Amino acid sequence: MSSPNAESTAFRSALEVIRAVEPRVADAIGAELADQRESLKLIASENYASPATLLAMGNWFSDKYAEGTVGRRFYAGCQNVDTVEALAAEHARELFGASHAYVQPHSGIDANLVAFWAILADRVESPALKRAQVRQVNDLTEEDWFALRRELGDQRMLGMSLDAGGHLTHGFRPNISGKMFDQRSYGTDPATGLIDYDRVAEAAREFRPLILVAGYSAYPRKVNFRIMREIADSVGATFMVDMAHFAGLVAGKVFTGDFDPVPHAHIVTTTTHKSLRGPRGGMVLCGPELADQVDRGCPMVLGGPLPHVMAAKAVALAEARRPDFADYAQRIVDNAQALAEGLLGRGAKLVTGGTDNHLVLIDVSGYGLTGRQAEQALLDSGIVTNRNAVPQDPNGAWYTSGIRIGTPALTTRGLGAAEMDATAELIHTVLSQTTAGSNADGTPSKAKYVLDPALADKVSRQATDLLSTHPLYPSVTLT
Ligand code: DSN
Repeated sequence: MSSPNAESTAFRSALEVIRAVEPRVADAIGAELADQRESLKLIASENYASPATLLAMGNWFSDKYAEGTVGRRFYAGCQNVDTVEALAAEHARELFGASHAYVQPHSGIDANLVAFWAILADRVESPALKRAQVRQVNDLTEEDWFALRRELGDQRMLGMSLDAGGHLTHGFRPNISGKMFDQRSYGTDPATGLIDYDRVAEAAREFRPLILVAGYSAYPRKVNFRIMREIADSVGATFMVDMAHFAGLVAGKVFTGDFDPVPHAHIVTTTTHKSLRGPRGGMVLCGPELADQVDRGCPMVLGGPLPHVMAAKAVALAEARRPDFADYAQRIVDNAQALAEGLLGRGAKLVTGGTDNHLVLIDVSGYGLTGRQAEQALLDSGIVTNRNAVPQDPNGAWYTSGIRIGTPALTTRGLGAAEMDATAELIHTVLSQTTAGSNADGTPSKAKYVLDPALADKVSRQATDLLSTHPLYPSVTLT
């Protein structure tokens, strides 16, 4: 462990150097820390990276191009980048028990794109794809693209529907995956909100997908990856798991056996900054069969790797291999369950009636609100969440009927079950005291809401009090 004094000095010095060039940037960085310290961060996909992880990103690696892979670069002078990329990959392999790890993706979307192209290259005979793999995407001519499209055809992907908690990159139209693949979705049982594996098997038999995708960004339950793999095998599909949200729970061995995707999937993608608590970025894990294709991610679909972020990935993955990370991962789930119980006990309606992972999805129609109204009212009260569709959402993906909350960040701060109950009380107070507003012509609005500003202020102060016993980055003082 570094000394608290070293951490404070490092960040203070960094800000002093930045301030000398553009003080407004230094001010914004300081203000961001202050805001994060004061707000109850319940965004399920966010966390607080360690000082070591943050500091590993601000250095000379940022200046280096390193296209290619370890020991096989398109640029000279990559020996130090090789060191950190190899270290990050080694930590990832050991942590997750995977035979291959590719740590270059810049985000979860990028990691999924790398995986999709690797699967296509492995499964579909396409000379145009082979040509594309050795060239930059920007260098492809229109003819190349037509050939690619013709040769790849409308390959099929079966993934979880968006309103059931699936992710945009699993074949939905606003994302390139929706243009690459002919997509069909599996949803959840309307009565229980849970994945119905028999229905998934039925959809797979009818649709015969090339890729079966599991993984979610708003499903509050575990997924049985053994069953999903059996379904994929029964129709000859490649089984891909996007574990971006719950990678920390896999790393911390909270999800084991049938619930650990790594032994069951052909390929696993993740981000590194959510429950895994690393820097913003992505990663792909796979077996030897797909390793060569995965390693072609750059330049196939990725720009040059970000060596400073790979250095930070190596630091964060080393942290996740320590015994205390398992304790952290278990506390994330314990806290989510305490939060769910606190909300249920106060009358909130939760999708699936609870949680067994890091997130809780409140159906705010129970409070007579849309997700958008609820999100803003909570924000006014110092509680940062995000709106999210619920299954079969009548308000669609923009206004929504849900609020997604997650515990990875507050657990990093050290909050526990008692504070989760207090948090549930604050959320319930705001939502039960907010009413839907109307448009100027008197029609009901899905965005406007009415909340007494005095109540919002009071809750905001209570949220700050709650957090004051668990300061964020206690070792860091900027003044
Ligand atoms: N934006 C992430 C989330 O909030 O779940 C997923 O991409």
